[in-house]
Amino acid sequence: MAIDKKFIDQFIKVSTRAALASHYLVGKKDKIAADKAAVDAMRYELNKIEMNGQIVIGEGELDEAPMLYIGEMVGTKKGPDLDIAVDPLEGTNFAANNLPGALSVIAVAEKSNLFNAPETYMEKIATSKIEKGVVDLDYSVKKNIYNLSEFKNKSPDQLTACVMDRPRHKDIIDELNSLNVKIKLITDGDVSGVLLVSDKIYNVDIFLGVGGGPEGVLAASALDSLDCHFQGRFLFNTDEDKHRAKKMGILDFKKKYELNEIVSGDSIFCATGITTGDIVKGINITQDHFYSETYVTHKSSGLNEIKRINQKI
Ligand code: VTB
Repeated sequence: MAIDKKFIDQFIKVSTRAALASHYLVGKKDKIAADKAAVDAMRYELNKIEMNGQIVIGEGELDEAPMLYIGEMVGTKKGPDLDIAVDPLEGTNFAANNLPGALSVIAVAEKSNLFNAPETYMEKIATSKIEKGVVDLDYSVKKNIYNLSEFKNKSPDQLTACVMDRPRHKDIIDELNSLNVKIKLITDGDVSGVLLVSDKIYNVDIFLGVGGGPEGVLAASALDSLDCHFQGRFLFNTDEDKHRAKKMGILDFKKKYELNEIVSGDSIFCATGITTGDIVKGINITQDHFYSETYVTHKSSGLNEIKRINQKI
């Protein structure tokens, strides 16, 4: 069963209103306030939609997040059963410091088709569509780069890899440097970083490294509609991580997840810019109007576009 097209605009409104609410706090050096504004607006909009929605990825578990917590039911409770993943403010540092790339993100799938991701790190790899076995999370950086270089018929120095700037990525970055691969180093925001592999216009051939698990699932939802390659492995470093994972039904802590084990069936993905970034422009307010851009995909209808809205506030 597909998710009805009528929901596309409704979910665009959800991320747009969250982005707008958060926009007022851009540059105020207050990550918590900017996040809270996005969360409140997102929840308010979600509850207007005729659906039986359940948050599978949100602000955390009930004990740590009063709103949009994992398991929370949203919507009018009439309508289809949907799984919902949200990151109302992806890139809290970006918003707090008025830097490029803050987004409000939501992904929706049919019930039980979206991975219920624990709040841990995830090792990720993403490329545009490749043949099976060209790039794999289990290969070394060198093997992946050589294989991709052959597959794309580009020498390694013509390839660009997107990596988050973190000390934990020193080995990956050193290896990429020794192979002469160009690096796009991002400071935060790996939902957007992963999405950059989806279109030639962004000039990123591969995404590598460890980021948030929930962010991995969100990015994977868009990549699934875009027919790209993604694999992820959750990292359970502490006993508490393992305990939470077990509660969510994860038994194999080292499992490598293929894209369709993370998201399957139909899906809608919306990412609205709060501050201007690589993919979408941020909110712009003039008098009583606002302008917004939302990157949206809908798998079953093949939709993949930037929706621009110019509306009264
Ligand atoms: C990423 C990124 C986020 O957290 O997943 C990252 O997408 C992972 O955590 O924007 P660390 O910062 O601990 O590396 C963010 O940077 C912030 O939520």
